[in-house]
Amino acid sequence: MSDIAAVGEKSVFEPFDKEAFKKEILNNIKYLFRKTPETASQQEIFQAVAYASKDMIIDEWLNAHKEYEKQDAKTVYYLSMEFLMGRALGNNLINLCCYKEVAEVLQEMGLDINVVEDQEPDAALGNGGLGRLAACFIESLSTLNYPAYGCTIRYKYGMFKQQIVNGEQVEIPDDWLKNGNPFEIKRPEYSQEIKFGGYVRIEYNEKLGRNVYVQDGYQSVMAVPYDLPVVGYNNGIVNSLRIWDAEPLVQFNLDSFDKGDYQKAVEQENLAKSIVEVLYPNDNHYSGKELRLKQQYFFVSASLQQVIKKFKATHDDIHQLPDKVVFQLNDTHPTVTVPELMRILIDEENLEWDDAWDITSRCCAYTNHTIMAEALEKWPVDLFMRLLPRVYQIVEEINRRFLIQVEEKYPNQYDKIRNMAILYEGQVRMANMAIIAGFSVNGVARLHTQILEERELHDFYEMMPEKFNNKTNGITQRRFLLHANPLLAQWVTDKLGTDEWITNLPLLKGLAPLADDSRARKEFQEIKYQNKLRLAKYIKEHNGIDINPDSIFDVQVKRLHEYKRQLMNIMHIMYLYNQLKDNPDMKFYPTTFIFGAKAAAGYKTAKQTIKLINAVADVINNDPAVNDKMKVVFIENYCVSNAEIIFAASNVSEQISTASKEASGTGNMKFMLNGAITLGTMDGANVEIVEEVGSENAFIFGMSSDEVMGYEANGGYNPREIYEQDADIHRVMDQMVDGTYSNGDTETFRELFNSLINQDVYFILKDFRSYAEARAKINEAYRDSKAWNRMAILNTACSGKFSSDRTIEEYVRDIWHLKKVFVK
Ligand code: T68
Repeated sequence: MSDIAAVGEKSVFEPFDKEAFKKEILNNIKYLFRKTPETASQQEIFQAVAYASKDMIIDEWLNAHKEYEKQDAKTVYYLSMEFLMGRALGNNLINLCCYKEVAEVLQEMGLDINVVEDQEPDAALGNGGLGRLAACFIESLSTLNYPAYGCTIRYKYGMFKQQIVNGEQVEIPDDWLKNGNPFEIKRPEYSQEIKFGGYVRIEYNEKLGRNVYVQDGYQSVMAVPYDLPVVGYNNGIVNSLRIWDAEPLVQFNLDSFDKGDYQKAVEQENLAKSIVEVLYPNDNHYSGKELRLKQQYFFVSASLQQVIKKFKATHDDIHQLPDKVVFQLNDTHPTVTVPELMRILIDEENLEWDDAWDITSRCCAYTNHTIMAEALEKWPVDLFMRLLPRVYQIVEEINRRFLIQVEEKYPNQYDKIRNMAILYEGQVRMANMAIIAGFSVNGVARLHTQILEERELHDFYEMMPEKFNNKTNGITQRRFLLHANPLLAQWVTDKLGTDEWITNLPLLKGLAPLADDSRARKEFQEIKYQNKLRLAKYIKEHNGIDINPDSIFDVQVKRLHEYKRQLMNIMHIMYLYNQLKDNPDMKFYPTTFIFGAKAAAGYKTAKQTIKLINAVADVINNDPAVNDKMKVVFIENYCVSNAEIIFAASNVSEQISTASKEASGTGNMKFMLNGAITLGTMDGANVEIVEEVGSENAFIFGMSSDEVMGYEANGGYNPREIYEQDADIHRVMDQMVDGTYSNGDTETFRELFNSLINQDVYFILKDFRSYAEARAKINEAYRDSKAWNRMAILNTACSGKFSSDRTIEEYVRDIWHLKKVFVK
């Protein structure tokens, strides 16, 4: 089977002209680089192909926006500090329906499309799940014909690249723009001034006949947008991801020296540079840094100012704004949208408070992505006030008015105020502001939303139940099946007799009967095997480790966080290793344990866990006594582009978070789509995965979220008891501090040991036995290849619900109320 067969049936639009495309590539090589295909570097060839494909996009991009304007269509602005887009070239070609043809053109030129794609740096403007979700959403919005903008920051440095040196993570800056970005277009005409600091002056305005608020003594920067195309699948729709760069207002020139503006110019230059310098690399963690708040206000204010100007260019009455515009706040990070919109409406559009509030609250909706306490954004009032003096006044007024309502509804119930106030104990609580101001609050999986309603946000739910709703996350099958797994994609198309699943994922259900067809199972198994070879090759090239493609590929790839329990996984591997050493003849199906994870640079425990995984890998992989049975691989620099290779090759999907902690998870869905079996807890969207595929086709273990929250309410449990009573656990724990995995040093992993024995906040010891049992069952189940492949096919067949197309249709139906726009 050809690697490229599955993708790129002819477009319903213009037929693809191979000769013209080839000519354009050659021209690009010549005119951009003054080279020939023989002398051009791989990077230059990638650029030439990327520019040629951008030319195909431009007309559709223009057309779609012309049609939006003609229809005066309502538009969603998805405001997010993160869009983890990954590479663009392959997916743009797929969605333009010319991937296959371009691959052929390149082949004729002696080039391999995979190699060309590999030259593109990932656009890593995100940490993990939250950022990747935004990327899937914006792609689905285009594919489903909805007018949308993604708005974020053009970080100079995206998510750091990870190297493992002596078993430890080293962060390398991600200079993703160093060769330029062929897909972006600078739009200086839409630049906006953003003001920080200074003070607020009240001034009587004769014309208005009232006082107005004026910010003075501020520092400012110019926000300058670049647009990236987001191509819909085969529908002629191209939306924009608008990424804001910062530039100084005052340029260094001789004039400014003369005017004595030198100091100001330097300050502006520094401010502009610092704001967009780097993405904060924290996942599920609030850092409280002033620069982060600057980033938030910077891209929010720029986006809002632009939206209002655009609206006013074709509308007279600002009261109509909610009919044309909706802002979706991706977590609390862009919540300053609320007071900034109020500021614009009151100070610049001269509306009264009540009018402005009505408009603002009908324009804003909020998505919650976590209940982890350490992720909640609470800005110190003094910092907030200093940086955003006028915005802060508005926050105070929102808070004051809200507390009056609370007092009316719940007289003398101080706990309600304590829980729901925006301003409390010297902090600005962003989630409370988003909930109070917006018209919608959604969680990202059914269980998560339920926990929000019943526990974390219960007071809000009681007071305003109509705002709450669930939107279970999803992923785009265009990237995570069609592009990532061309062999399986082709098989699915062949078996279903149609490629309509590309835009209608529930059609995969039609594969279910094939689970009982022995030939289909063999084919499915063979495809998985080919994908395992592809991953084995990647690992050999990048890690220098040989792995056995006939072994079970048991995979945990995601950000490193204690609640995700990579530590439990590696401890179980230590336990298995002990067992295999003690009983060399033990029944055990060979397994390759694969990890991939970045740790936030300042997250000590996470970094130690990475070190432990690599230390255990080092010992096990160099022990010939077990090497035909097990290997452990830590894949360096887990990112969107290698994720695509990893999901396609996996047999077992490790989704083992402490129940109640993972809001949804989306990796779980990508594994399922690619036919991996879930080994997981009843957490996040795992619950719905099991509901779709049946509990007999997944391996579920561990405490329920109710049990976990029950223990938490009583101050936890006593892990030392387990340590004392369970000899296997005892041994594994001791091996962390007796030098077994640290060349005799007893302190290297001491903190991990201590955290487990003293508290074990994430119930690792408590769930260990149940995890071990589930893993033993999985190891046994893999022997029966008939039953295994049956399960695997059913997982793919039942993954239809988890398309981000479904999620987006739900957002549109319940929250955004957009209309589809079609282009000729
Ligand atoms: C993730 N959150 C959830 N946060 O953990 C995951 N946080 O369960 C869910 O599937 C996903 O969101 C999509 O809904 C994150 O990824 C962050 O990355 C983050 C970044 C900055 C600050 C706080």
